[in-house]
Amino acid sequence: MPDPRLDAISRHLSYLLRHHPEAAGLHMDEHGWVRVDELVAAVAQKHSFDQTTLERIVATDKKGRYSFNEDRTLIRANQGHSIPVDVELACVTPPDRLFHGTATRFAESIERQGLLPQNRLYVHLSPDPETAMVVGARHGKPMVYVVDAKAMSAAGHRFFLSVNGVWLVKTVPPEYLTRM
Ligand code: HQG
Repeated sequence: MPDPRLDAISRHLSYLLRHHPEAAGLHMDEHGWVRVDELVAAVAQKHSFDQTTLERIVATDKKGRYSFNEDRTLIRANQGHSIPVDVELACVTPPDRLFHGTATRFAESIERQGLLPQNRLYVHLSPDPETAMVVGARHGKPMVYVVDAKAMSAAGHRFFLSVNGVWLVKTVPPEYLTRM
């Protein structure tokens, strides 16, 4: 059962761990890790929050957005950053086809320029069209592009797979995109 209170906290965690750690005075290392005790103290200033709640969010997050290190003293977002951190992504040969969900109003620009990472470090691709549709609907009337990942990979583009199953690539030139 989704818990709206935990969703609101999770959004705040994403903001801090992907985009603006400095907004809460957090120190983030080059691999995106933040100290759990510092994060808990920072978030507890805004929400009723403790380490048990944090562990529940990490364990139940539908998209697996966060990971702890082995001894659970550090936490990071698995992907989605706008700040330049190296979350040690695995470079993996992609499946033949991947999918990108977007809003119809971006189509003209995407078909001219290709997919660009915009505010994030990477373009995010989904393993199936259903997931891509949900991603696209966040921006408006959704549409899905098929990405010819096989041809891109053969041409030397590097694909990364985050630990929570999101495919990441620096750009997708327009010639590899087809509307579904
Ligand atoms: C679009 C969510 C015009 C792109 C999701 C997208 C995902 C262009 C938007 C993750 C363009 C950027 C990322 C171009 C790309 N011209 N528009 N040339 N190139 N765009 O939110 O992929 O819930 O940064 O199509 O599930 O929507 O946050 O990227 O519509 O995995 O964990 O520019 O965020 O996960 O939007 O979503 P975003 P996204 P979380």
